Amino acid sequence: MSDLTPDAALDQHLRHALATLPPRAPDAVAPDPGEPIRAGSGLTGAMALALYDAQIGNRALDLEARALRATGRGFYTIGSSGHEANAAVAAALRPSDPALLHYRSGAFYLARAAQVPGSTGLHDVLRGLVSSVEEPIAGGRHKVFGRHELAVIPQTSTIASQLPRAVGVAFAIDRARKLGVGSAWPADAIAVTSFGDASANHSTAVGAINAACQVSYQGLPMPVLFVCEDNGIGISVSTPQGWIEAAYSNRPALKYFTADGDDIAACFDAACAAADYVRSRRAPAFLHLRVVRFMAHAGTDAEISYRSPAAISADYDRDPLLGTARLLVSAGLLTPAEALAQYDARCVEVHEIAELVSVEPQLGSVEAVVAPLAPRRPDWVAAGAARAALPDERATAFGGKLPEHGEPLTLADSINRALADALAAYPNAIAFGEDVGRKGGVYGVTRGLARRFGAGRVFDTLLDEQSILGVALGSAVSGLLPIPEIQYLAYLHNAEDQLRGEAASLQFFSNGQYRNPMVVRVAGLAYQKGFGGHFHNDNAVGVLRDIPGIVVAVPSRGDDAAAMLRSCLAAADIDGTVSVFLEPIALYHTRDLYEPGDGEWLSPYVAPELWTSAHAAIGRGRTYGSGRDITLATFGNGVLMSLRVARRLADVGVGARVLDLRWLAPLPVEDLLHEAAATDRVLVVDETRASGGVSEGVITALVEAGYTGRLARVAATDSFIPLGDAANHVLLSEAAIEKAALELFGT
Ligand SMILES: Cc1ncc(C[n+]2csc(CCOP(=O)(O)OP(=O)(O)O)c2C)c(N)n1
Ligand SMILES: [Mg+2]
Repeated sequence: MSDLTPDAALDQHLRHALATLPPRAPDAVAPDPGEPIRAGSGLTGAMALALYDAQIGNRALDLEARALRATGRGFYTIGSSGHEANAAVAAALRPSDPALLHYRSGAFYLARAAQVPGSTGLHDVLRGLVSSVEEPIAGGRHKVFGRHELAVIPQTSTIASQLPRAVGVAFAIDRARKLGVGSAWPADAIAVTSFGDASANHSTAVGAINAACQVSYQGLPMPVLFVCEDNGIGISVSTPQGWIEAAYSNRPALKYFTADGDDIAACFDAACAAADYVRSRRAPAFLHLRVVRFMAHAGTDAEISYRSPAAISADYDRDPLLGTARLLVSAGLLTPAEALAQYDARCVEVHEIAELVSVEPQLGSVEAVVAPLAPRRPDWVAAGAARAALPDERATAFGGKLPEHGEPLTLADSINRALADALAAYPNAIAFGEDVGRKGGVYGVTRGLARRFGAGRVFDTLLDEQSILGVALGSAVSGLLPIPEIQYLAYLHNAEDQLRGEAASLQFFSNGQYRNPMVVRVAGLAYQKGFGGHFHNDNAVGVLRDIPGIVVAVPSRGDDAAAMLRSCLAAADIDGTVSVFLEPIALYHTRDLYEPGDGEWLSPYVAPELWTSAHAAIGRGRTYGSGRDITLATFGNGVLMSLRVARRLADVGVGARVLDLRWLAPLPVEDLLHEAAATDRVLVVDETRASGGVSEGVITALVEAGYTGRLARVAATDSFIPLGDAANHVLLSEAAIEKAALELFGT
């Protein structure tokens, strides 16, 4: 092994190997670039030349990435060298087929860019490396393959996290057509997603591929092409020999294709066969490309510490650029000197572009960084929240029984009616999750909706929260308005990255060019009587409150729930907002507030004519009472407890008002400060945990705003919730609230 750097060694080997390729016999017949480059292949000479162009472009970019890093101007050195067979996948697809790419799919990106006139693939990637604001997808926020005009949706660095969305995109292509609503993709498009061999073992990938197969197994359309770029290793850990083939060649409802990455004609043929299969059958396929990884995992990775020099240099012979050049030379379409000259010229060109883009500005301020994170146009949302279906459509949706003419409703029933109104008002809305369809939800919240709106719009999913959110992510980026349901808050956690890493970050990492509007309904919080244990009474929301940009809604009563749901849907529609609509399970069927039978927690359903005045703006609370002595700032179950405590405080001459925060993100700071100033005493009543709970944010907001009155909080114990009555030891009680409130009047 020489003492050259990995990039120099690779470059040197390729140059020498190109220059010394066996030349074609001088008397051979002049080639026709329109003919197959090899008998039996669909790849023409002209196409092979174009793919070689993408492949050398990719290699030149990877070498330049190292040079930019070495001079402190570049910030990313994970390359695609050795994987350049993926250019053939782009060639087998249409540039309008939505693509969610592996971080080593650089040649795919260049090949796709070459299909779209006016594209600047080399510039795009270089701008990503130097985090230029001119970079076309993330605008300097990330180095990622993506461009709206190329239907390449940007990805995060979380390996395989794009697969659930890819499945959702595939689902949405055909579902949008079936529903007759607009879609971001042509009706016969297919989704493609690529990933590495180690990533193929990740539960996210395994779950997404399983979901695609399970959907297809039922005979439903699932046009997704999974492309595994198998270089045999994940950073330093070898994938067992033959594992990818063993794991994926025999799956039900998954057609398997494979090719060697240094044979571009074979890769193209396999990719075409796979793409044709997916497109014509609307069914999933798995394309296994056997590739090599050059220059280690990244610039910082000393491959020599875990691979032998012999193994590293043996891979050089499988260089895909060499394979393509060999084919082109043997077909008479290039001489060895021309193959080398093209590579050389591309390296020079890339370096020249790098010099230009490396002086472009990077993001220059907090405002510039966060601008696309979560745009908010509250006035438009207020107008949108009044959107209702036409009266006759509503009448049909409600089977002639309009809810505003019926009895006052519980929280669960109000949400049910508001969902029906949403499905009627937004033809692109879909509602789904475990038990959402036929059963109508574990708590009956979606009861009757599948029957009224059809299984195309309200449906059961398989039991995998990651896939449920994946369907939402993919549907949303395709133009649908998904309302997924997560059955219990505790079960959001095993799918959380789909919300945190994918949903919340898409507008940020695409500079607002892609959005995934959605309202994720989650049944949660504690106090379920007779049905217990931690997992059905999870009272932790810290994990939601710190996700930048998302809205977290917690309605405590029916009329608020309906209004807040309308706001979340309008924000999704107008601003692309991602909302979590956290429904307190224990309040679903609560009817009474003070006494059994008082019916004080039921609310009439508000008719559409009054939705403007009933608007619940995101980040605005609701105040009960006008007591001047103390504010009980709370939400969820805490609202009822606080109202009851307020009544008892009145009995002892203390005037309390109760502020239902309603929105845990963004918090209604303005309302909070107003009530605090009016009472000069604030007790934060927080049913979530003392650590990481809501009260931390509420108290911080008060302190930062300069509030100087009395202040205290009560919160649940930092514990998981035990079964049965033992739960009451750790949950917040009315007695604790009352005691803490009275203590604020002591000296
Ligand atoms: C969920 C997650 N865990 C760990 C990592 C760190 N990581 C980045 S790449 C990688 C290896 C991926 O290997 P493979 O899927 O084979 O892709 P390759 O780099 O070989 O193309 C790991 C562990 C990550 N990005 N995401
Ligand atoms: Mg790998």
